[in-house]
Amino acid sequence: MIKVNSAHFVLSAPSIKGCPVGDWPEIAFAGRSNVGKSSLINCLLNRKGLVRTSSTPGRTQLLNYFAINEAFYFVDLPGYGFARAPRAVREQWQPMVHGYLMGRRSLRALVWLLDVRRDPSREDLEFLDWLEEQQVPTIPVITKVDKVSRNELTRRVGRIATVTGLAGELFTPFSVVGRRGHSELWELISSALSGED
Ligand SMILES: Nc1nc2c(ncn2[C@@H]2O[C@H](COP(=O)(O)OP(=O)(O)OP(=O)(O)O)[C@@H](O)[C@H]2O)c(=O)[nH]1
Ligand SMILES: [Mg+2]
Repeated sequence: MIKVNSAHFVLSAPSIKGCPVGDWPEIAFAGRSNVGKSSLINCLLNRKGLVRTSSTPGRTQLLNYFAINEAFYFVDLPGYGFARAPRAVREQWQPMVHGYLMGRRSLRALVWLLDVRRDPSREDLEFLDWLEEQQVPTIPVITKVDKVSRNELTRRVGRIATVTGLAGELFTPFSVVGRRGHSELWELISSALSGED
């Protein structure tokens, strides 16, 4: 289990060219806009306002780097699927994120987030297909599970598993409320960082 001794914002990069140099391993976080990426990162780091969260989706449009323990990075990726985002912003998402995920050698895993209350969208499924095709090591997480009852959660995980074609056990249920899934997710992140399967 990793203890977070320090966590700070490093930089925001518009593309892989602006990413930090050096050889720290990194974990990226992606999912549709408003799925809870920034909240999840803050929760993992026990830092309330480190990563900006918003009720206005589509705000994060850069690759946002956070240094943890002066040893590795978390990268908050821009969300996709925000229909009301300007066209230019939507069109730049794919080259930015695909370019980053394909080209970033220090990337150890991508944490992929789905909202418990929503069926995976066409964009979610296209992204998952692409991740599988590119063999990006992916850690699937279901967010905001405090929003549903325990029975509903079982049903929703089953539904999401069916739609994505992934086994239900692969998903880590997560919530900032009560920090549910916190240690399970850190476990998966730690092994990705240390290069275990
Ligand atoms: N109830 C509940 N609400 C959550 C949880 N996680 C995030 N939220 C809320 O969901 C909204 C979006 O959260 P963000 O963390 O900003 O989502 P994001 O994926 O970073 O959004 P973008 O950066 O805009 O793509 C905010 O209003 C959060 O307070 C959770 O576990 N439970
Ligand atoms: Mg965000």
